[in-house]
Parts: sequence; structure tokens; C-alpha cells
Amino acid sequence: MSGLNKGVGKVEVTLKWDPSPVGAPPHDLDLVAGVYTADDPYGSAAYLVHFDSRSPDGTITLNRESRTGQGFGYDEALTLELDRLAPRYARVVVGVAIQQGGGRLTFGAVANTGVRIREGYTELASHDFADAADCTAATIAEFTRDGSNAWSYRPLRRGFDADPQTFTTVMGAPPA
Ligand SMILES: [Ca+2]
Repeated sequence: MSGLNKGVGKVEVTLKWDPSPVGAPPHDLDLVAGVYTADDPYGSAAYLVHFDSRSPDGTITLNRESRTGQGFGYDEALTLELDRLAPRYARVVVGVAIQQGGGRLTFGAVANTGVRIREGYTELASHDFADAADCTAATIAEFTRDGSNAWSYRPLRRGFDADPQTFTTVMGAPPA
């Protein structure tokens, strides 16, 4: 599915992947959310949410974090309560970054990657990163707030060749 969905409130993003082969370094993928202000929606993130960084007001929460991809079903889960975000925030970008501890690791080298975006029981999108096979990080979704205060969802599929730290500084950049 793609396209524009208006009026989204509480959204869950879930990420899955399969563990690395036995003997290989673990594959660790991370969900990342960048929150941007109305004054500077494409600039630096006002704050980030990921395994090592929480939202100051608790509106965006990483409910589950995996360092290996082991286990059934989804390995990481991020909940965004967009309708609770303070008015000064007008844009949220969600992406996935791959930890590069064992050398350069791309989506194409990680087995069975998948991400799903849902609002309640409604699936807004699902994605397998096939179009980012040569990338080490990618954005997947953008949520923006318009003048009427309603949040809209758009797919935002852009691949990056960046480590997780660098990715957080470029993920909010405007489209080229
Ligand atoms: Ca992780």
C-alpha cells in the first residue's frame, strides 16, 4: 500500500529480521524516529527516539528492542502517539539503521527483513527493503502535521549509505 493517509493518531511500527548465520557477528537493526519542529521541519531533529534515546514526553516509545533478530515475529516495535505530540512538533521521520560493528552490512545481506506500519488494525504499509538492498540505513515513513492539526502519513523510502549515528543527522533532510 502507498499513498496519503490523513488523520492518523496512534501508530505502531514493527521491524523484523532473521539472525545472522551461526558464527557470524550478530545482525542488529534499529528503529529510529526523528522529531522535527514546525520552525525547522527539514533541519536538525529536535529529538530522536531509538534504543539509546527516549522521547522527553513519552509520546514515542520503543517498546521492544533486539540486538540479534532472534525469536519469532517482530523484533523491534515503536509506538508513536502523534495526537499527543506538542504543537511545536510538525514532522516525524521513521527509519531503520543497521549497526556496522562487524564491517559494512547492507539490507541485502540481512535475511527476511520486513517492516510494517499500522494504526490499530489498519495496515498503512509494509515493506521488505528490497529497494534498499545496497544501503545500510533507510527512511520508511514520514508523518506531518498540517494547519488543521491533523497528522498525515506518507511513505518515505530513501536509502542511505551511513552508519546509525550519521543516519540520525541526515534522515530528516529534504528530498533531493
Ligand atoms: Ca536493535
